[in-house]
Amino acid sequence: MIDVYYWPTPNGWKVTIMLEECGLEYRIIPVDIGGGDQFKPEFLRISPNNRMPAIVDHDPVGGGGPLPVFESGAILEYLADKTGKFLPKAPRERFRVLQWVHWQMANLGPMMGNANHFKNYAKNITDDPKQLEYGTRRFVGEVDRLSGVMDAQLSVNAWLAGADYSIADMVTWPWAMLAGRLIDESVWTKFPNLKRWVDEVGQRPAVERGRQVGSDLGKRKLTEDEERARRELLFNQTSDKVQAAREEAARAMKG
Ligand SMILES: N[C@@H](CCC(=O)N[C@@H](CS)C(=O)NCC(=O)O)C(=O)O
Repeated sequence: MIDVYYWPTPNGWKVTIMLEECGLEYRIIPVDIGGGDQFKPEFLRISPNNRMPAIVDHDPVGGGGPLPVFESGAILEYLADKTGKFLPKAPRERFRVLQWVHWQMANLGPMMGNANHFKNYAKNITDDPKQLEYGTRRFVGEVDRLSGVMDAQLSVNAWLAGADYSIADMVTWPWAMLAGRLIDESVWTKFPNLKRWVDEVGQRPAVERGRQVGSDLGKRKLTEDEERARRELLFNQTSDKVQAAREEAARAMKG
């Protein structure tokens, strides 16, 4: 059994999509990131960066006690090695996939996260139009550039890392399919190869199932005060607020 520390966001969907694709059994443990679950010491022991997703495999590769893994890219690589699926073993083919996994983790995910922040959340935090405008231009511009990178790659390859569907597609799709919302819908005519791939990945039954996991979580209507408290928690993080819990978690997990 694999415990999945999860909230229904693009980074969370990557893991549920992979678990569904592999037909692995799993149990969802909700991490309400607006309510502060990510700062609880028991979660920091699994995920020291106070971000979900994370997993604990109770029957880990290589034996031994329960194995925690954080960072969605590492989680998908781990699950691929566990099952022998969606990541080739031969070095040339393996790194063809892994370079795109790392590309997503270092580029598309963070840039789309920041574009989303400036487009949708920052207006509740600052009313200085200059700050909003610069941040939006910078990160939406990066999302446009990265969409072009994917489009070129997909103009000559069926899937992101080549001829086979892989964990590179699974880590990238949950963000890429939001490009229309973050730029505007013209993105799909500008990047037709990206559109073709977004549609094809989205039609896979395991992807549909993974995307639906926990869709009811966080649906409760919040009061204005609750909204404000959640924003403060998510967008005003400093290291000193949580340092003691972090250090305690690091001591407990010392490898
Ligand atoms: N690089 C990380 C990013 C994870 C991440 O940013 N998770 C967000 C939700 S999508 C989170 O847990 N946020 C909690 C917070 O900001 O405190 C991964 O892919 O696993």
